[in-house]
Amino acid sequence: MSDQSTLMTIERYVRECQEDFPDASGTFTHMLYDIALAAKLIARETTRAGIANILGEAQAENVYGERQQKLDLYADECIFKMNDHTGRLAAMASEEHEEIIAIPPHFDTGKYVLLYDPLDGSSNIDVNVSVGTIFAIHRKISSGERGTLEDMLQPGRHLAAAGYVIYGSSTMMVYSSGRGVHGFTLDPSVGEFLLSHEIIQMPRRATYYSCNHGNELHWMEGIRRYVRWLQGIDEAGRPALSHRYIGSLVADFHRNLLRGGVFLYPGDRKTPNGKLRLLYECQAMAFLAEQAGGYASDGIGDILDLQPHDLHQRNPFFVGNPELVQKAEAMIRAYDGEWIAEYRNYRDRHYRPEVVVAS
Ligand code: AHM
Ligand code: MG
Repeated sequence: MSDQSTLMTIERYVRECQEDFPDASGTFTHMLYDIALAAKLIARETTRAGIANILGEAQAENVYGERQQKLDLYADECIFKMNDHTGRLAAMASEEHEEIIAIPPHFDTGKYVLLYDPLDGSSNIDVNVSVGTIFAIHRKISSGERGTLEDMLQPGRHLAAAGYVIYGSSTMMVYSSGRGVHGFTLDPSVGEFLLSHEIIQMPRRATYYSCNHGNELHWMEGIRRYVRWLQGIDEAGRPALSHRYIGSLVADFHRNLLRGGVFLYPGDRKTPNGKLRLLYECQAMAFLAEQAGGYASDGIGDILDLQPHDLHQRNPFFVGNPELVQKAEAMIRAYDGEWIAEYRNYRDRHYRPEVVVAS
């Protein structure tokens, strides 16, 4: 039987960590608790989706398709509603919305902005594969009372906190506020996230590499060579890594965080800027990776140093053990000069607030 006195809820953990900071207002504890509460509701719905599917088939065609779409929207709404009235946020931005989402005018605003991908990898729900929620919290930097695009388009280096929730064989919330990465597992019997992984560090020895090999046709030379290197083909004596790919970023990242390895979704001939989104997916993961002793790059440099220029900006993504990610950068530098020039045009676009706000 577990010792009840050592049960550490997410709320208690964040509060106790905050006590080290005399100026801490408790806002953080509450924000993470609000996100955790939304995560519990989303977990309940995603695990019910399978049952809804079986029941739904008997009733109408394509019910599950609709259900799945609804789950995306449900998760989006859930996170928004859990955070819109607290007075802690000045605005929000979600992968599901084109523009930033304002806090309703009748509610107070606060010192932070929240960016989130409510249900990442949602196409995996209908095959009972893990999905996740990704979140990132920035301090508000604009001068008005309400948050603006300027608050959202900050480099990952400035993040106040970030994390994800994985809805898998169990539901886990993993977060960092810049003092290590901590994981909490939902105990459904008591409805609480309990500390299960304190100070997660990526193992120094990598086990896995993760990528969509179905895109190999479109890969540049540097990426092809890099993956052969990961497989131990192009360097005699180098141990081969095993390949694992789920197609849900949160699940792929989570596994590699705990087992060591590298995840890559590169830019290629078909999609030079890659698929994943800087603000809703990559910044948070890069922040967590760094806190856990890893590194994330867009193939040219550190994701955390990228100055975003667009809410839905995409970027190639390499994340994992530093030496593996740096090897990708080296291969790209050596072989993919043309791609670098093309991608740089997009990557280094300037963010001009007056133009973006007016559009
Ligand atoms: P989504 O935001 O539309 O769910 O797409 C993001 C997902 C990631 O979770 C995952 O890493 C990637 O897309 C998988 O893409 P692919 O199916 O092309 O391998
Ligand atoms: Mg996504």
